[in-house]
Amino acid sequence: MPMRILAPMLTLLMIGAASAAETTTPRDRFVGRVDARFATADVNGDGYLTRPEAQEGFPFVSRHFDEMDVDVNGGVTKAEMQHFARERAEARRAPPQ
Ligand SMILES: [Ca+2]
Ligand SMILES: [Ca+2]
Repeated sequence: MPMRILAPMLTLLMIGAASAAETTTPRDRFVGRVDARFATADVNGDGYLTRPEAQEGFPFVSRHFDEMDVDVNGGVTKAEMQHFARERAEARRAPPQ
């Protein structure tokens, strides 16, 4: 087999092996980082980020606090964050006409 065909094939094989060994997707890693960040920022561990907790440990939540806190109870849960992230992703996919 000519080398110019073999070399790309070997590269593909190596990429295949590397991604097979990698069990987490980029999305998993992103979710993991957000989880870790949330846990660190949630100083009292009650599952809510209050405004001061967000300001201190999770600036992104702090910036969007009022949008995320849909039930307006003064704390942002991970579910509220996920809801916010989903809405933003959907808005990007289908921009308003
Ligand atoms: Ca808290
Ligand atoms: Ca809330």
